[in-house]
Amino acid sequence: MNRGIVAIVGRPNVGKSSVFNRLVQDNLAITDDQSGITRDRLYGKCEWLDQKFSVIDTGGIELKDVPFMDEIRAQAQLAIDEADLIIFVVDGRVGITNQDRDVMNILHRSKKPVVVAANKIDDVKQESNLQIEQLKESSNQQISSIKEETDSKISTLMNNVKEQ
Ligand SMILES: Nc1nc2c(ncn2[C@@H]2O[C@H](COP(=O)(O)OP(=O)(O)OP(=O)(O)O)[C@@H](O)[C@H]2O)c(=O)[nH]1
Ligand SMILES: [Mg+2]
Repeated sequence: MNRGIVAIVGRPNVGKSSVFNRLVQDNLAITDDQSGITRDRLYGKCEWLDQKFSVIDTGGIELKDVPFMDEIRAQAQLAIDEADLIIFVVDGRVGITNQDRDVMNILHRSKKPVVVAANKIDDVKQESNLQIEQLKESSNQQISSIKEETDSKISTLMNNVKEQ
């Protein structure tokens, strides 16, 4: 994929904005312990080796009927529609939740290529290997385990993005 648009999507608080900041090499996006921090789409530019991407950070998708959720979901859907590829961020420590499956169903409907990024794995032992392997089998998607600021993991992720 060259000069494409990459949208970063997932349920709330999994670290989408942290991944976005890492890719654009700037603290453009606000990150916080609380859920629901990102609401609108946020655009940035990422240069990885010889390739340039536009990257879109999105708000965390929840299907629950809670205030602002319709708007956040609509914003994320616009980013999904616009993107050539989706980075689907999950929390690698907790594995795949029902909310992750809801988001994955939305991504399946988009028929766009998806690269799954298992974030927050600061220590390899934290990885919920079993569930993430199951996701891989059920979706045939590529998995990259990443921790923010770990270059080798980000490299693996971006190589998966480039291969699409
Ligand atoms: N330990 C650890 N914490 C992380 C990692 N990545 C992000 N975090 C923390 O997780 C919290 C949520 O990160 P965000 O990047 O704001 O998550 P988000 O998915 O953008 O959240 P919303 O916009 O609210 O949906 C913050 O406190 C981050 O510092 C990681 O790799 N390891
Ligand atoms: Mg965010």
